[in-house]
Parts: sequence; structure tokens; C-alpha cells
Amino acid sequence: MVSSASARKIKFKSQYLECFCLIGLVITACYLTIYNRQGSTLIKTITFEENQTPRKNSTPSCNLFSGKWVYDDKSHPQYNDTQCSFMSDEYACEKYGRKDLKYQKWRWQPRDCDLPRFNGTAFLEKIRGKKLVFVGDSLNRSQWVSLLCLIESSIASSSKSIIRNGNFFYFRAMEYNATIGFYWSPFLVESNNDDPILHRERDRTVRIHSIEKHARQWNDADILIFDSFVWWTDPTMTLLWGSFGSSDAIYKRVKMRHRRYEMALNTWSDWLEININRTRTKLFFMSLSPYHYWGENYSVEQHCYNETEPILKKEYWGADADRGMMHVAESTIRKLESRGLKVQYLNITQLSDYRKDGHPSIYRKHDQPITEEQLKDPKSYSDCLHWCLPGVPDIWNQIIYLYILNS
Ligand SMILES: *[C@@H]1O[C@H](CO)[C@@H](O)[C@H](O)[C@H]1NC(C)=O
Ligand SMILES: *[C@@H]1O[C@H](CO)[C@@H](O)[C@H](O)[C@H]1NC(C)=O
Ligand SMILES: *[C@@H]1O[C@H](CO)[C@@H](O)[C@H](O)[C@H]1NC(C)=O
Ligand SMILES: *[C@@H]1O[C@H](CO)[C@@H](O)[C@H](O)[C@H]1NC(C)=O
Ligand SMILES: *[C@@H]1O[C@H](CO)[C@@H](O)[C@H](O)[C@H]1NC(C)=O
Ligand SMILES: *[C@@H]1O[C@H](CO)[C@@H](O)[C@H](O)[C@H]1NC(C)=O
Ligand SMILES: *[C@@H]1O[C@H](CO)[C@@H](O)[C@H](O)[C@H]1NC(C)=O
Ligand SMILES: CC(=O)N[C@H]1CO[C@H](CO)[C@@H](O)[C@@H]1O
Repeated sequence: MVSSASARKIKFKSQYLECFCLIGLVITACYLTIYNRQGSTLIKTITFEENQTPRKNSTPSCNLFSGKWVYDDKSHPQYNDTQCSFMSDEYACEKYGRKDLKYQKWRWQPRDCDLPRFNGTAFLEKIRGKKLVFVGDSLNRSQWVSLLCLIESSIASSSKSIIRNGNFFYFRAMEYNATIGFYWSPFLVESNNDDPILHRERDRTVRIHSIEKHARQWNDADILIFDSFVWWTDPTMTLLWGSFGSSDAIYKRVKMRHRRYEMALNTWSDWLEININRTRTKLFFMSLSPYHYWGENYSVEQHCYNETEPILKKEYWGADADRGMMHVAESTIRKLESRGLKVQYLNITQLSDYRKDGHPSIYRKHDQPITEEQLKDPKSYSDCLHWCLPGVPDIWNQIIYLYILNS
């Protein structure tokens, strides 16, 4: 199976990872297998081709998503908040006055192996001539910004401008003929909040069976990274069958948030199954990004305001990280896989959930002016949903980096 000296074959199931490294005089072959704890079948085969020095601490088993945060001010942050040309004011906590900077210096340490450091040059080499697109909501957007900051030092001569075409924002790394973009569609399917700048419609309405309008904009990408969660959490939403404004359209107010999420993900997965070029396009789906307005249950507040340390309690799981929603996404992806289309599920919920210190809270540009009354109660206007950069999304990208480098 592994004949070439530098080839590595990796098999990913999802939970638990085994690595056997056979080190000969000139041949290094490494097999990594991740098994799902429940024994289910999210299976991914990834072939290593690049020349890699054997990883320190490579051990027989490794699950990238299970581990702990380690304070490490030698290797982190991986870039500077104030020096990243792509930084957005929503995530620039240091610029907006955050004084405790420990949040930038935590490294994610998987239990059984090390996450390789992000190397922008190696990453860009790997995506040379390709198009990578994040598709989803503003969390996705922060991950895109994080990726641009991570590669910035490797693209010295490219112009640092972002180009916008409708819902598609992108950066072109000229030296590498590569495109790294972000496509705004918070529900993946069509909705009345699809304007990337103005999306404040209170009565959220989604065309639950329609994705074509968006999907044909990113269909030709080589790497697609999806996320969609937080916009679904409204207690009720309107589902639309038919088109906006059409006279025979049917509108229904619906509670059942798991069900409507499932319907949308089915639309999404049906579309992928039929339209994605399996030889060309690699697919990823980010598990939900948790927020910190509450702790382990609704009687324990773990509000992000004034938090300066991660949660160190093992296997912590906050009340806001909705497992039901995760199960819906996981089962959609499993079904798709059984129909022959692989989507790599990146199970970043728990690792992010430890980071109650990682949100902007009051240190960001706010969309609306803060009132006197709010100022007296900082919790009332704190953002405990998005993440400061440098910070947690860098780690999500380090994980994606590992997958892409090894593909
Ligand atoms: C994702 O991670 C959580 C906790 O870390 C775990 O309970 C769940 O089973 C994982 N899901 C998958 C599909 O591996
Ligand atoms: C950030 O900036 C400081 C001071 O300008 C510099 O010492 C440090 O090396 C920079 N860090 C990174 C990751 O570029
Ligand atoms: C980053 O990757 C490039 C290209 O693979 C390599 O030449 C360089 O040495 C790497 N840098 C580090 C610090 O590992
Ligand atoms: C750049 O990449 C595109 C595909 O994304 C390809 O069609 C084009 O030929 C490439 N151009 C150069 C100069 O390599
Ligand atoms: C799918 O992508 C591969 C690799 O880029 C290409 O050779 C092939 O023609 C594509 N297939 C279709 C149906 O577009
Ligand atoms: C909520 O969490 C606290 C702290 O972990 C615990 O003492 C309490 O029993 C929990 N309450 C419920 C209803 O689970
Ligand atoms: C925030 O933390 C500071 C320093 O620990 C403390 O003085 C202040 O009272 C805290 N504010 C709130 C609202 O908890
Ligand atoms: C382009 C884009 O996604 N913009 C949005 C990013 O997220 C913030 C916060 O949710 C929105 O206000 C932006 O409009």
C-alpha cells in the first residue's frame, strides 16, 4: 500500500486515532486511524505525500479534538493582532483595549500527539493554483480572517486587498495563484439575511429547499469549509416553500429547531451529492462554535466578561453547546458518506468550549453605539459568541492545515 519512500497513508475514522510509524533506514510509513467512539463510520482516507520529519511525540493513538490547552508564550501568538493587514474590528480585541493578553498564548495540545505549527509557505505551496472557500456565517468569517493572518508573512509581495463579488469575499495570493475566500450564507440555504452587510431581519425566513443560488458561486472550489449553526438557534423561524414575494409561496412559523436544521442540511447534502466533483473538491464541516453566556447548566453563569483563563475542568461541556444540533450535523454527514461523498467533520466544539476567556466581550467594535445604561452593566453588551484573534480560530485552522497538508 505504501511503496514510495515519502508516502504516508492515513485513515481517518472520527474519534480516536492510531498511528503506527514504521521507520526503516530510508522508508517512513505512517498509518493513522481515527475510530469513532460510537463505532460509527465517519471514515476518511488521507494520503501523506510531503516530506515530513517524524513528528515528535507521535504515539499509537491520537484524537486531535481531545486534549487540553497549555499556556505557551514561546510559540504563541502565531501572528500579531495589530500587524495583520486583514484584521477585522470585530475580532481585534487588543486594538480595542483588551489588556490581559494571555488569551493569545494558549496552545491546543491533543492528548496523544502534537499539532504541527502552522507554516504559511508550506500551506500556500499545497494550495497552489487552487481555490479555498469558507461558506457560512460570521464565525466562519473569523476563521477566514485568521487564516489570512496566519499566511500573511508568507505572501510578502501580494497586494493585501480583499475583493468582493456579491456574497463572495476573497484574497488572491498572486505568487501562488491561489484564492482564499469567504462566502456569506449564514443558513447555507437561501434566506432573508443573505446580504453580507445588512442582515438584521428579525423574522428570519429561510427557503428551506433552495441552495442553488449560493451553491453555484462556490461549486468550482477545490476546498470547501462549511459552518452553520448560530443563526438556527432562534426559538421560532419562518420556513418558506416557493420564492420570496411570489403569490403562491407558503410561509410557516416553525419551532422545532433541530428539525429545520436537519431539513436545511439535507438540502445542502443533496446538492453536494449531485454537484460536487469528487476528484477535485475536498469538503470540511465545522462543528458548532460554542458561546459563553452560561456555564455547564443554566444555573451556572460562565459569562465571558472579565474572564481571563480557560476552563481547565476535563470534559467540560457548556449548556450552550447544543448536542442535539451536533447530532443532526453528524448524522447528515454520515448519511452523505454512506452515499459515497466524504465530508471531514471537524469536531471543534469541546476544545473551543474550554475557552471562556477567548471572546471579545466588550473589546471590539460594536455595531451600535453603547448606551449609558449598558456601560453600567458590561455584561449586557459583551460579545461572548465571536472569538478574539489571535485565538481559538487559529487552532481550527491549524487542524485544517494538518488535513490539507496530508492530503
Ligand atoms: C465530538 O466530540 C464530542 C466531545 O468531544 C463527542 O462527544 C462526540 O461524540 C464527537 N463526535 C464525533 C462525530 O466524533
Ligand atoms: C509581534 O510584534 C512584536 C513587536 O512588534 C514582535 O516582537 C513579535 O515577534 C511579533 N510576533 C509575531 C508572531 O510576529
Ligand atoms: C515552512 O515550509 C517551507 C516550505 O515547505 C520550508 O522551506 C520551511 O523551512 C518551513 N519553515 C519552518 C519554520 O518550518
Ligand atoms: C491559476 O489557477 C487557475 C485555477 O484556479 C488556472 O486555471 C490558471 O491556469 C492558473 N494560472 C497560472 C498562471 O498558473
Ligand atoms: C473533476 O475534476 C477533475 C480534476 O480537476 C477533472 O479532471 C475532471 O474533468 C472533473 N470532472 C468533471 C465532470 O468536471
Ligand atoms: C449545575 O452545575 C453545578 C456546578 O457544576 C452543579 O453543582 C449543579 O448540580 C448543576 N445543576 C443541575 C440542575 O444540573
Ligand atoms: C472585573 O475584574 C476586575 C479585576 O479582577 C474587578 O475589579 C471587577 O470588579 C470585575 N468586574 C465585574 C463586573 O465582575
Ligand atoms: C461579510 C460578513 O460576514 N460580515 C459579517 C460578519 O459578522 C459580523 C458580526 O456578526 C457582521 O456584522 C458582519 O456583517
